[in-house]
Amino acid sequence: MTDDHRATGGGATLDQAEIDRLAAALDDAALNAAALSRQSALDGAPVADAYAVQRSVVRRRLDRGEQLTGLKMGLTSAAKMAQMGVDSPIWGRLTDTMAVGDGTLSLTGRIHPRIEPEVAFRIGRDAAPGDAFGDVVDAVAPALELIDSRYEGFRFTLPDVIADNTSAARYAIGPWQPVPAQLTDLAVTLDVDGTAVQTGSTAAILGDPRRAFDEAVRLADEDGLRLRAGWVLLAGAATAAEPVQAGTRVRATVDGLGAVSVEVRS
Ligand code: 0L1
Ligand code: MG
Repeated sequence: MTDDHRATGGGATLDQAEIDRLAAALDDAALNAAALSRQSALDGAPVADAYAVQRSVVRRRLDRGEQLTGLKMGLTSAAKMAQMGVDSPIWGRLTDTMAVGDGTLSLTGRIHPRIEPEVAFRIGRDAAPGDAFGDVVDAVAPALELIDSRYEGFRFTLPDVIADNTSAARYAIGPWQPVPAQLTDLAVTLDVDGTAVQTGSTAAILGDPRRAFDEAVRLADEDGLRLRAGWVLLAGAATAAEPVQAGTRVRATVDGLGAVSVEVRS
């Protein structure tokens, strides 16, 4: 396996001690459900520094016994990219403790959670740059992603949010389906207790969610990481994220792919 946990990686400017200090602060914020002030050490930093902090944050989780289960893409809509002033998505890492297995989404340990409807891909074999989507992705599913920025007020710069593992917190995957002939413009609904609160289209995910696969392979490779057989790739959100409350049932429906729902508990 390519080394996912190098020191600073190409292009990073911060030293490893500083990277680890920033990572420890983010990890502590997540562990204690206590929002953190923005990290000024990342002001103006190249994204390589931010990804080095993300690597260190996730390294701490893996050292506690968590396992990588996949990757996620963030800022995949034109609206979110424009808001952050970027023209490329960002990516983060998923671990087993983030997966919602039994349909119950606990908010314990969360700071200010928001939920968004996504499309998930199942990775059928190890992927390398240049691999075609159809040769690697063997199933597709509707998905929900719970994001929970570790920063006060859900306010951050691009390096901040990359360092914070792109706000990743939890994810739920619906029933896997064969890959349909087209994924480009499927209607997406996010409903809470049966009332639609967000509607959109898979076209909002980089124009075509399959592009999220290409971007994930390309961007992760820059960081020395490859998508692995059996992993999940969250392709990105099809609508804005919604604040989520305990005692509700949240469902994401993707036309032609079905639905995934979770009972939200405190
Ligand atoms: O999954 C996402 O698109 C979130 C990316 C980070 C920005 C945010 O927290 O809204
Ligand atoms: Mg997302």
